[in-house]
Amino acid sequence: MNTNNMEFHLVGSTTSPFVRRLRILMDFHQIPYQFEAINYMEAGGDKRLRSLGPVNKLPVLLVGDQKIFDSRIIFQFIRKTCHIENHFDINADNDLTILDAGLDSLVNLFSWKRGGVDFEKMHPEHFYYKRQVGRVLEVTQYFEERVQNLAEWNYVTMSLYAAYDWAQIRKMIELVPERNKNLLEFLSRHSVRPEVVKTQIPI
Ligand SMILES: N[C@@H](CCC(=O)N[C@@H](CS)C(=O)NCC(=O)O)C(=O)O
Repeated sequence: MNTNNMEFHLVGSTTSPFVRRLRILMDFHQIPYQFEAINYMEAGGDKRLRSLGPVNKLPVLLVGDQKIFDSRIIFQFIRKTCHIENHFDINADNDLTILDAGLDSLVNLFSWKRGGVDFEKMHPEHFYYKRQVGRVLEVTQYFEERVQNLAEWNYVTMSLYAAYDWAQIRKMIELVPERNKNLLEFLSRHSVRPEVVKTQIPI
């Protein structure tokens, strides 16, 4: 791979939580990058994304002539090349896996909804819907307890912030003080960080 000049070019969108976590990471560590925001729901954005490879998902990182797919692999690449997050251990990896399982379910339900299929209203007993919602509830409960131990501002907490901020803005989840006190406190505490403010989802 030719990453000689090591200029990072991030192809993403201003709304995707998978993209935002990487923007927060790079802004926080003052890693320079170009940001190309596309909308894959529009013809031009769809064409651009498909031109990058068969996965057709955001984000994609371009470094020299190398394309890197998937936020997690992009994170690993940035972490290695920019020497950050040295104490990222197996528990952090598990947290990311758990978070992404819930987020994938939410993003899929969001896509269905935007395409006119509101499972909650139309098929509340559907096997697929119940699996996704069940997972989201379990994952949210897991982080409600876990977040107390996540004091550091690192890739896991950045990803957690981006996921739940997106889910609330898109009305895919409603966090309430009776059940989600710790998560709400976590979101409020980090909402003032410059890299969080800079990457706010435009409403
Ligand atoms: N595992 C991927 C998930 C990325 C993902 O789901 N991105 C969404 C945007 S939030 C996407 O591009 N969806 C397009 C589609 O599903 O067609 C990652 O971590 O990068």
